[in-house]
Amino acid sequence: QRTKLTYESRANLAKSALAKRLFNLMASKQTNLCLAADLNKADDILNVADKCGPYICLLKTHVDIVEDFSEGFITNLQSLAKRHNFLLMEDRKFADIGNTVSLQYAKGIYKISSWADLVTAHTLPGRSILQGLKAALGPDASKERGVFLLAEMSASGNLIDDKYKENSNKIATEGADVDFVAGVVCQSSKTFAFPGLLQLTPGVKIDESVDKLGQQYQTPEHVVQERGADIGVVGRGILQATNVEQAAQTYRDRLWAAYKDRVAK
Ligand code: 6AU
Repeated sequence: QRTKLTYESRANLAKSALAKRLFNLMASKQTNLCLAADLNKADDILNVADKCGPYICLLKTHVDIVEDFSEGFITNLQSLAKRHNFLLMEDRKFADIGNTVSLQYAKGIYKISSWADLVTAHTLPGRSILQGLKAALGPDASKERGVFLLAEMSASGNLIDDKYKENSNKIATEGADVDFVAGVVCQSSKTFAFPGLLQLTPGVKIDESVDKLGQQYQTPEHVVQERGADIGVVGRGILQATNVEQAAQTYRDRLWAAYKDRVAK
């Protein structure tokens, strides 16, 4: 069972170089926390990245909500990622035909493929989503990049059914492009079994169960032990805390303890 294995041992099973890197980073830094840095000002993102950097394995952005985006922002974010040893994920949720996602990934203002170690993508268009994203990269660059495929969502009333999950799982685990898939964004360990992929699970908050716009939350212990999350994504649980750094530490401690418990049992 995938959830019983340690991150170190799963690193050796990963087909994606990025998944391997992330598993090893999590094991050595002892963190399975991803910060969703959903803020609108570049300096605010850099500030939380610096404060929370020591506690996270991944910093997740929605770069299209940044009001004062610049190349300098990316350079600064990359140096924080290097200093604190975390990876960058742009949560772009690509969902178009191959040719369009290829352009969206590499071109425009954000040039996502030039800086984001990882991106998210919907499986809705089928396998061509992976081919399209890969096409934007040079021949060797796909080894330094990875994709998390969405197979489930945390929003109440979302339209994803069991058939869609099953087919998403196939895209993530079968075919020529699986070396590009680092993991799956989902809410349950039942969604996929392959231990070389990472389960990224958003909707984590300690003291609330919903927001006003359909988001559904679970505790760190619940997502790791009952739902099989390998990485817990926390946004507002940290960003809206009075002490952001302390909140990041608390979420890290609880998510990591839950993982240690899970593999020990
Ligand atoms: O902790 P929150 O609710 O403030 O933030 C959750 C973050 C947001 C969402 O865009 C993202 O997680 N998310 C995703 C991802 C990561 O792809 C999928 C999903 O089903 N639900 C969800 O909230 O940045």
